[in-house]
Amino acid sequence: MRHPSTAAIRLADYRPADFAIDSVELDFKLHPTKTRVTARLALRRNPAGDASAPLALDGDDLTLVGVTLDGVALAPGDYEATPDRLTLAKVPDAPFTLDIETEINPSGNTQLSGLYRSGSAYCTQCEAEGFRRITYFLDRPDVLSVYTTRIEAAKGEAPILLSNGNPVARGDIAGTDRHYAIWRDPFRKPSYLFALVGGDLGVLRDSFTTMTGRKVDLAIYVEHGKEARAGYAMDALKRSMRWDEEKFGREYDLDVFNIVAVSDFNMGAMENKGLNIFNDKYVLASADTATDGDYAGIEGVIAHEYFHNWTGNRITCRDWFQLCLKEGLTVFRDQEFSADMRSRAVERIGDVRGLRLAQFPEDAGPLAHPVRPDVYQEINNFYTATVYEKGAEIIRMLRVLIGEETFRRGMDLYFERFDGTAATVEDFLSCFAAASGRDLKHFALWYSQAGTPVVTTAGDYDAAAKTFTLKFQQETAPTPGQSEKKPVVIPIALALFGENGQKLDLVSDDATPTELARGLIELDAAERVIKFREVPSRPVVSLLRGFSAPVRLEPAPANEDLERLLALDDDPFNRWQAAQGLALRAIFGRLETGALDAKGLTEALRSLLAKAEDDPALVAQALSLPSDIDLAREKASDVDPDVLFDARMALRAEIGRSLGAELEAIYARFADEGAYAPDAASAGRRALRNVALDLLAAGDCEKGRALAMAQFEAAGNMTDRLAALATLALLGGHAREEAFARFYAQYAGDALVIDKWFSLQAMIPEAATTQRVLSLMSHREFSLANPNRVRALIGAFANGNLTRFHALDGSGYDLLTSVVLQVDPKNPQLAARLLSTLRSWRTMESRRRDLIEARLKHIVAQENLSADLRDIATRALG
Ligand code: B3K
Ligand code: ZN
Repeated sequence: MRHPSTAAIRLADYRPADFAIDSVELDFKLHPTKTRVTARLALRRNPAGDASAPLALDGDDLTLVGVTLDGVALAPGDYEATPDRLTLAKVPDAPFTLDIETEINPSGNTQLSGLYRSGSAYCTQCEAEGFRRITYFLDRPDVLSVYTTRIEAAKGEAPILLSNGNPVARGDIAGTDRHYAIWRDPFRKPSYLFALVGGDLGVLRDSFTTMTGRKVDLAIYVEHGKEARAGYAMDALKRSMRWDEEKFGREYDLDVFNIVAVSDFNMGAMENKGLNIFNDKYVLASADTATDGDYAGIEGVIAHEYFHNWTGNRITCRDWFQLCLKEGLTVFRDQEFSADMRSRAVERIGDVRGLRLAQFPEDAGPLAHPVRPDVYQEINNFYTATVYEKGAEIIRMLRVLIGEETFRRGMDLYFERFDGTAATVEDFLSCFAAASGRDLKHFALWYSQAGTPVVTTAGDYDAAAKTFTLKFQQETAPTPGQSEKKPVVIPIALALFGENGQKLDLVSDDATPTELARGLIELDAAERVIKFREVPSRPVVSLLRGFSAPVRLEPAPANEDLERLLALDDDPFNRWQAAQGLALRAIFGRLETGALDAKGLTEALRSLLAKAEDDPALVAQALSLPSDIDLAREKASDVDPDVLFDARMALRAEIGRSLGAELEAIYARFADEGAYAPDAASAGRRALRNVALDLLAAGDCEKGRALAMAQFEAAGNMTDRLAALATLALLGGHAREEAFARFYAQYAGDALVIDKWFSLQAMIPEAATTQRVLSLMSHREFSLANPNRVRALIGAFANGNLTRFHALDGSGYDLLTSVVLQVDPKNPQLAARLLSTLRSWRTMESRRRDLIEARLKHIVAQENLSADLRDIATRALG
């Protein structure tokens, strides 16, 4: 394992590599514990590098077998080899060839980085720095090479042999039980995009004809017997390929595109050139085993990895500080794809919910960092919501600011100028500056300044003058390492609604004609005041429409304005936002006064329910109340999860009671219509019916239990079955235990489904749950070695069960600490990610804060922590 490095890596220290590697020829002899790897590197000095520098190649946990320079075996005195470095003090000035032989142990690789095994298959994960666990290399994203890969393995163990690029040759090795395959990837790429798979896998095949008429062979490799469950992923892949042609003019470039699903994977998936490797959770789906949410997740991740072929692979990152260059942009692209495939409004609401759940807390706590960080200890800890989701929001703001057509011209320019290179954020922005004629220097502050800006607005209506004055102020709180914050460029989409709900023309001398025509105000200073003229009556203001910038708006409009917005706004996002605002006000009002006033909200929801047919998915979103994590974030300090939970439950019950008749009618009207289809419209109907069930059960336990049990029995798909089980889980009692037992009996052995069973149990908001989670950790289908299992059980407990996780006896924290310390020696990335759950610990009330601080200090005091975990624990303590 890599030892905690002490040196921080800084963006300011970037230097080009001293050597270039034009081509790489790899030869793998696969063996469970003794895989031999030969790498033939065509090296030459990089004119941009230091001409006298030694050749120093990165390694991690490597055993060197031998090294040859231009065909001559080197003597031990000619080089220095350690597990993490191979240094040749003297090398020729002319181009030369280096052959390096290493031996690695895939079966012993529990970090799931480098070459490892998932089940009996061999697979790789090289981003960010896994390739150096395979062979010594300049393992950095700005070293681009053409790769040829030969893989040899026992035929019985690995009949399927895959690598990047196009297949070149395959055959048997005479006189043995072994065979080989050769792959060649003609596109220059960094080492982190290398991939290899060897195994005995089932396959689903299809093909795609590109916009210029080239036929591409598509294949998705899965566990034998699960081929049919890859059908939706294949469909999503073909739709992604077509969409990228139509929306961005991007055509696929190899003869084959392969996807392999594995059960042991640290992240969602990986975009290796021509050979994407996926967590099987994002490939496998059937009506009986996957929910609507799972289908949407598969569609999004398949698209995301495919879109990386252009944004990430053809144009890659100069260094890891530029990670958002590929990730933020690719998330933006996958969000747009999903919006086109599904409901744009519902997609946007889901994306913003996700941003607020994960990124806002990150940006407000000790782990806050800029979208482009300027320093890191361990790069794997920077695959964060900030880099991904806030990174996507920056691209979205850019498009809002310069308009769709100019944005597309900027993208075209980016592909034209930087194809085949390792680029920077500045390179990217220069294309949009050129396309739009705008100076984007100030806008670029979004990349370097951390923290969520707070925009405060105040409106003042002058009835005599018929003017409405709107004052905007922005402020960003200090974040670690950045005490002073500057104003950023914030696009604020807005509309004013008149007395009769009509949208008013925007007239003002304080905004540009373009701003007024587009209804888009640019706030680029600490303060801006706009006096609107010809406003006939006090208007209702719809601000930050479509969530036009990743900021917090304060204060929320008055309840009567929220009620009107919920009824009349033509921006569906802000209609949803109004419902959330009313719910938050009801919950926080109860915290202050002890009394629940939800009348305005319930009446507004009643009118929405009356029109539910128009857009069931949107109504379902409006009925989905803020979660405990939302409430904790809004509370921001002195958080007591028990109190928040009680208030939230009280509101659910109140809505369930006062809208009982309407909800029951919806429940009956939106009943299952037969064969399951995963499309967005059908999913929206199911979502509405299931949120109705949840609220009904909150209002009337007995009725809820009866409906949920009947639904659990009769459900023809996993979405409805799991929703019923979730409702029963909250209601408790014998019915719940029986349902859990039946669910297990039905799906035992189906790991992805059993993960749902683990999660729902971990989220039961009752005192006995902590013990239940501990017992489930000994369940035969649980394993600390598998990231999906750990996330399903421990992740769901820590993120989805705030009252139990934050129990005042510290038992929840002890559970997490113990798991983190058990996982760390085997899989540091997983351990570090689990511990990040505590990122908002300083917002807790003092007793819990003290308990968490003690656990964090206990972790930091351990010897032999991984660099990953030490980095998170240390930064969390701040
Ligand atoms: N690029 C990968 C993430 C790799 C994570 C390495 N620790 C997945 C993605 O964003 O598409
Ligand atoms: Zn990505």
